Amino acid sequence: MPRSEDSVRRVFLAVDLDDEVRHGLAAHLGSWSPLPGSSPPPANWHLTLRFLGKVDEPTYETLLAKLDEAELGPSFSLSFGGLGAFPRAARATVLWLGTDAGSDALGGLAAAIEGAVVEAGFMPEERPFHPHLTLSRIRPPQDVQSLIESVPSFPLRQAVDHITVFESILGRGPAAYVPLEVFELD
Ligand code: 3AM
Repeated sequence: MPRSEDSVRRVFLAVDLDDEVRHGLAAHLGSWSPLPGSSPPPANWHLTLRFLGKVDEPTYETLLAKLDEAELGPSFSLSFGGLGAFPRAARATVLWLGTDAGSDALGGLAAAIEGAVVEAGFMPEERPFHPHLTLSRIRPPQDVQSLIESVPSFPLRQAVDHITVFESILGRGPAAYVPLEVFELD
């Protein structure tokens, strides 16, 4: 018998990074490290497409079925841009790496996923999709304007040919993100 907590997972859907991009980005940011705030380890870097939160087993199975049926569209290449911040650079709580070419395709992918997620019974996401790769979380907020201006665009591209369903396991220290399932694009 599974323990009751085994049947509820904290889940999100994301574009994972190739090792080349992950290591390249770590090297690219090297001169600016440590970044302000608390940075996830490079192994945790990803582009979130949809955060789902706690999902019970039957809903999880429905979600997988809906993602399997979904038209996720063609694979594409994603380029990155410079750094940015939420909610704004002068009072940043999240420092992120932005995307450039391929952002529209990534938005289309997020929209296709949203359709499957809603069909699986989740409430629609109310916030607009803003592609970003979180580099650090900053508490209390800091002014990161000069940092953002000093880091050049990251030149590598990420091939987006699948999405990954991750389980987020919270505990002491950084969250553990465990890939559970992969859905291929065309
Ligand atoms: O891609 P990032 O790192 O911005 O912030 C969390 C992370 O996104 C986000 O889901 C991703 C994997 O944990 N997240 C966590 N809790 C959330 C919530 N309650 C959330 N997004 C929306 N609502």
